[in-house]
Amino acid sequence: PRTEIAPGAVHLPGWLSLDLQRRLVLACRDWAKPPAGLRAARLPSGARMSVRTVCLGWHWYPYRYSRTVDDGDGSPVKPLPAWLAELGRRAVAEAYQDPAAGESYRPDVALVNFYDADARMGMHQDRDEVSRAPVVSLSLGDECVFRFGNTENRNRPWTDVELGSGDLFVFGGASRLAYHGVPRTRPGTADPSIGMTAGRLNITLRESGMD
Ligand code: MD5
Ligand code: FE
Repeated sequence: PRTEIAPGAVHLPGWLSLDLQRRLVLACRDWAKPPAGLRAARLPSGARMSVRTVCLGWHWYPYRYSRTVDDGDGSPVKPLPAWLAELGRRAVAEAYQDPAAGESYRPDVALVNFYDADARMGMHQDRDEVSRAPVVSLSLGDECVFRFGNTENRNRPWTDVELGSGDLFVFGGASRLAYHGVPRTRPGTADPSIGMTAGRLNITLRESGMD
């Protein structure tokens, strides 16, 4: 199944096989380890994000990219594996049903978000990338409510979409700069067979447009 919820915003539920989900969960656990491991970013307001993030390729922190963990242990950011970039190309090709769109996609950043039962992500735009290439989002573990908004402001109109483990979402074109957030997860809904008994993981692939 394939649903285009807005121009350029394509949802493919259950896109990842259980086997690939298992492998991604193991990889995320590994990336989460120090140095340059998982951390909760601190916003300019002083508030700590409830979502914890580990970055690959480039380190993101509010609201910049760098090659080192400038708001943490200062270590060089972990590399983005070639196999993960390749998975991103396949995701774009299948979401847009356009092999050429897949071939030209060259993600150089992954942000891996860890949500515990209480974690949320407020409505925001992803504008820290110079490139306007699509963002590829892969969900693992607990289901969540994903709120897809408009490009004007963080308020209504928005559409709430349930995201489950293995779902692929690609945000490109007119949807690349839409406001979006995760108002809640659904604790206890993860399938333990992928190796997660609690929480939600989201892997996003992006082109930074830097270098
Ligand atoms: C998540 N992560 O589920 C989401 C998935 C983030 C973030 O929002 O910034 O780490 S990515 C959702 C996304 C990305 C780019 C554009 C749009 C949605 N969009 O236009 O809706 O942890
Ligand atoms: Fe975002």
